[in-house]
Amino acid sequence: MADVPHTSSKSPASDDWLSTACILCSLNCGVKVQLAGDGKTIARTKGDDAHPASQGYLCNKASRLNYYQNRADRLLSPMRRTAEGDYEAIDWDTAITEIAAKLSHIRDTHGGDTIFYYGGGGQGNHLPGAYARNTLASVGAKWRSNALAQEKTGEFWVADRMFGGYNHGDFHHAQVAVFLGKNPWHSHGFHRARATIREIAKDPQRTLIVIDPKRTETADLADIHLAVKPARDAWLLAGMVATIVQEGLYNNPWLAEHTDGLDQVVETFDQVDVEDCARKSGIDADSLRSTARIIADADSVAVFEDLGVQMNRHSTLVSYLQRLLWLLCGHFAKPGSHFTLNGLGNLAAGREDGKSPVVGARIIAGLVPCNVIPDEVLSDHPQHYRAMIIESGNPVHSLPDSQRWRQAMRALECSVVIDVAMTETARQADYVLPATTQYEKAEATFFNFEFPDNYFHVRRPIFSPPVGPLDEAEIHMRIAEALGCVPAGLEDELKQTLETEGRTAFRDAVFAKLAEEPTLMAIAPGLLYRTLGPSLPHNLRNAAALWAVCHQHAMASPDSVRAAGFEGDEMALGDALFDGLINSPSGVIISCERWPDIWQRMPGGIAHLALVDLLEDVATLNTELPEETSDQYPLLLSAGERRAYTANTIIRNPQWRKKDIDGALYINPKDAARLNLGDGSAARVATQGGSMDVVVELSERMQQGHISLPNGLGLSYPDAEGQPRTTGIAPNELTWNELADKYVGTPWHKSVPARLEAIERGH
Ligand SMILES: Nc1nc2c(c(=O)[nH]1)N[C@H]1C(S)=C(S)[C@@H](COP(=O)(O)OP(=O)(O)OC[C@H]3O[C@@H](n4cnc5c(=O)[nH]c(N)nc54)[C@H](O)[C@@H]3O)O[C@H]1N2
Ligand SMILES: Nc1nc2c(c(=O)[nH]1)N[C@H]1C(S)=C(S)[C@@H](COP(=O)(O)OP(=O)(O)OC[C@H]3O[C@@H](n4cnc5c(=O)[nH]c(N)nc54)[C@H](O)[C@@H]3O)O[C@H]1N2
Ligand code: SF4
Ligand SMILES: [Mo]
Repeated sequence: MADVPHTSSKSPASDDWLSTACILCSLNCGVKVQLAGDGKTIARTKGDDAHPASQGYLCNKASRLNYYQNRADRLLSPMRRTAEGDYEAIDWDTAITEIAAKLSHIRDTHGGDTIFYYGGGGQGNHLPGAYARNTLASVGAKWRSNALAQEKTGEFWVADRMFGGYNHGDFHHAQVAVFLGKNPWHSHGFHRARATIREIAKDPQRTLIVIDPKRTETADLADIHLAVKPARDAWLLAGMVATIVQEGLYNNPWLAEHTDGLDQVVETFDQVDVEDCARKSGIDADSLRSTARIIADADSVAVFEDLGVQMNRHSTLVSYLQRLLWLLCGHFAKPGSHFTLNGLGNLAAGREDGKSPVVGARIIAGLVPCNVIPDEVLSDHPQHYRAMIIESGNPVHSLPDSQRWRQAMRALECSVVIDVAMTETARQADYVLPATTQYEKAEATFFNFEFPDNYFHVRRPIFSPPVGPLDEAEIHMRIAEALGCVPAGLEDELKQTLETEGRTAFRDAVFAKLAEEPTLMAIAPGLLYRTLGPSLPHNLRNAAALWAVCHQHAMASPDSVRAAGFEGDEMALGDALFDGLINSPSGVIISCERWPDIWQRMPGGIAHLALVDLLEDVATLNTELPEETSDQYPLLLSAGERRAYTANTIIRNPQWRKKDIDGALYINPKDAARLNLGDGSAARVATQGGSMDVVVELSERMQQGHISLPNGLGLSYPDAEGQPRTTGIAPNELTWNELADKYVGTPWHKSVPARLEAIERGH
């Protein structure tokens, strides 16, 4: 491999440990690093004990972060696509001028709402999403989406209708922890996951329940593993809720005080045939009922649903059923149970918000369902998307039907990708703009789901960027300027106020300008980056947009911010919070609440049990005859499993994996024998969407009829000669748009009907 960076091969230049975070999953555990003498390489990594949530914990992946920072495929210059489909380097002025001209032409001819925005944040970089506002408002863009609209929108929608906001579980204190289509051993999803699962497993007073067709590493530790048939969770959960209803195990007085809709729920589940549910789910009725009773009897229960059910049949219904299971038993708003979120920004407000312009798909949380985006491009509808700006996302690789995505990208009149690498998506774009990495600018995560004390972590840059790449904030501000949307002299005026009169006067001046000219809100993030940004210590310029977010949060939740130790009147509180973030290299507690406060945050102070459309689905489950496979496609493929060394497409160099470099297809030995396949055999996997050649690995963990491929493989990376080489297979070459949830369009990647056959190696 070219330019392979090994963390271990260089010794640290000094004993200084710098604070930052791991960016390989949503948790962003606090990390301490030592740099090598070249100032460009991470030499040593350890957990940061001062991080409020991860408290020194790291998983196996964090020691490989240098593979993200140092890479042979780093983008160093803006690139423009040529007529031949190659890319040529161009300078920034040319790139910005041409992009602005194309976008303004599309805006003036067809309307700004034909310009679509995708991405804005991956697992640890959410600030581009804030700065993109500058470009979007400047061109009048309206529609957008990101990866949440292919996994979490069903859950957001259900949670919003039941609780008025997204919820999460207190797994660290739950007496009973349930993992539903979730393998936290590899995928985490809450802090210190492996340590926490081990603690629950060891404690005789606590119970670990795993619902997964596969005997995962988490299932190995479980007290109860319900190895549900793939894609049949709706029956299992409906049977469990029906057990609670039919045996009268629900918490009547508590429900009367805190919820409405119980009668409708009881009426529906009284009619559910539990034996039929058990049969269809592949779990015997006794285990199903006894597990439901454990949940009803427990002091506290926390449930984590994830992709195994969210990317599967009946996904939105399952998000509802699992909530009914614990809400009926009162496992909400008390320690060890569930809570609604209160953090900086409101990432997960699951409101339903109209329909997409071309195909009329339901929009949740402001996000167009990912599976319809190509349809919204490849159409002659007058409002079809004609331009796309994509940043911190790789949709050609990560969204259903890569083939159709390539087609959609090439059909656009203008496409711009902002990334650190020449990704599968960048290779279809008209312009590719190089961004600084997450270790070369200030960054922050908004996935902070802690309660009753919540935290925030602003990371300081640990490297100087190379010449070429720019922060997204700068890129978006330059586009806004080229579009003529930044009033002349405004930046200098505000900078002058800050320099001569200080932050309080600056704050008053900013608020006065915004009150005077509300359209300036559109460029506020970039304006802060240019004015407040340079005054911030520790090279935190890119964190400037958080200043506004801090003010919003302090105004919305002053009591909980004060309880966290920040002081000041209404206006000063936001500044105090911002300074707290800036001055805490390992993160800081930003709000402290009490469990009963949750009710105050909920509209009407109660939860709603009855969602009528979903109850109608429950009523038809017993008459539904599930049939996911066919003679042509007899297996169910879980397309995109999390493994020890996968991290979406954040690290592209295959050498970062210590094992399973090619990402094998796992299959039960009995299925393999029937198909004449042994360990390491080559095989062809075929679906309605396409076919790919894979290497097979036999695994007793897999149920018969169920096969799995890892997520995040099939990436091209330069080999030792600098030639692009693809390792493993990209799962979405095998998936397609229509295999998706009927309410919110989340794809059913975890149960793709498939066929497998042996092939000769090198075939
Ligand atoms: N190592 C690693 N960690 C990651 C990531 C990564 O790429 N690599 N990505 C991060 C991201 S973006 C996300 S969203 C999370 C996802 O985290 P998870 O949802 O935990 O990840 P998956 O492995 O995709 O799916 C979880 C489980 O669903 C099971 N499953 C498959 N079919 C079914 C079914 O029919 N029913 C049930 N009940 N289960 C089923 C699979 O066997 C698998 O064990 O992980 C995050 N963490
Ligand atoms: N078949 C199948 N498909 C799946 C899944 C599955 O289980 N099965 N999982 C899905 C899930 S849950 C998710 S979340 C998605 C993830 O898919 P995407 O949302 O596409 O996310 P990533 O692969 O993490 O891509 C992040 C991009 O950001 C770039 N990047 C990194 N740092 C920076 C930076 O500082 N600035 C900029 N501008 N760019 C940066 C990276 O190079 C990369 O191209 O994949 C989904 N796709
Ligand atoms: S759990 Fe692992 S991958 Fe996720 S942020 Fe922490 S160290 Fe990184
Ligand atoms: Mo995800």
